Amino acid sequence: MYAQMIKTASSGVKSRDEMSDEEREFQDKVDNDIKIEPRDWMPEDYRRTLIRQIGQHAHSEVVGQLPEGNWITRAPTLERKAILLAKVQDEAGHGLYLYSAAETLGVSRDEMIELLHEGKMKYSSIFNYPTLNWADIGAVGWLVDGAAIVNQVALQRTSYGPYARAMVRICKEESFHARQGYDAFMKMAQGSKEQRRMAQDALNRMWFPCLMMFGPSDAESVHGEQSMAWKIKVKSNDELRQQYVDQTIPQIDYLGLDRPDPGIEWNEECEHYDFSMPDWKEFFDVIKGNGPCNRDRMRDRVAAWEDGQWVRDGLLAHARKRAAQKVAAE
Ligand code: FAQ
Repeated sequence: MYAQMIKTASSGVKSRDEMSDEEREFQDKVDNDIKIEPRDWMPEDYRRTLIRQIGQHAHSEVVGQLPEGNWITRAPTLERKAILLAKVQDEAGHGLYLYSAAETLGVSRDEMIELLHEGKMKYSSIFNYPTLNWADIGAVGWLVDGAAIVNQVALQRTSYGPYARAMVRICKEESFHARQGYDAFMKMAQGSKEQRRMAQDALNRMWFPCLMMFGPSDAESVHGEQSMAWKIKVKSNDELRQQYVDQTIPQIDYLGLDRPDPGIEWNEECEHYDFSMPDWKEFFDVIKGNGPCNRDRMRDRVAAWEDGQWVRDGLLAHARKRAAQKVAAE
């Protein structure tokens, strides 16, 4: 359905006949699942959409370290601490792969970070919610990484080569993250009465914010149709959300916890679960900067960036000295 269409930010959907020769050639490659590489010709809006999405994705990985990093010193056992430490480090690595992928499109990491700090680039809404106790940390691994994986598995087939390849590696690590989260959460769900209560409470609080991770409904999605036409996105927001719900409800049932939404019901006809949509007003408030933790997250990121200036200066000075020594030796 999308193969014949191309949409630009200003003029809406372009038919194949309206495309320039370059655009047609580009679209043919996309339609034939030939990856677009950094030196290939690409429409300017394709490049900009990728920078926006990959940049936002990279920022999410980095800001996403904060709610979990907060619990490293309070992990209940040495084993849980080691696992959490490794996971949080992985998220930093994911940010780096993604910043590198975005840099191939002609934007620098420093520029993207500046835009994030100025509030001009987004990161995932989910990280503006607090992690109040240890059950929340299990829930982040299970439910948040679980949602991230559903999206990222699809993105392994995205049309831009460097982004698709970053996704392959990230997905492997994310699977470990989700498994450790489910394992930690299961211990809580099968623990004492109080631990079980904490697990249920974490599930109830995180469920709808996790559904928001897939973005607004397809009808409200601004970039969805164009991104699908360019195969930047290979599944729509609503398709991915449904896939997530279908995979997660049996996991909730297995834990013996109450489902977090009375609207959840198996629909025989569609062979999917029916469920309630999140409060979209809350979602739009959060992405505008008014969620429970937006200000804290940005304050902590900016402070970390400023505190790390001496490290960046030192590395740069070292690299310059090595380069000068190499030139002198030649
Ligand atoms: N949060 O037109 P659409 C992770 C914005 S990684 C904030 O539908 P699009 C790993 C959107 O930017 C999680 N903003 O947008 C981890 C747009 O605003 P703009 C991150 C959102 O791009 C786990 C506007 O709403 N994953 O968790 C959100 O076509 C644990 C209209 O929306 C990715 O980024 C949101 N949830 O579809 C780390 C995956 N949703 O830019 C640590 C890649 C929408 O015009 C611990 N991204 N917006 O001002 C995507 O797949 C897409 O960008 C979507 C949104 C699906 C998120």
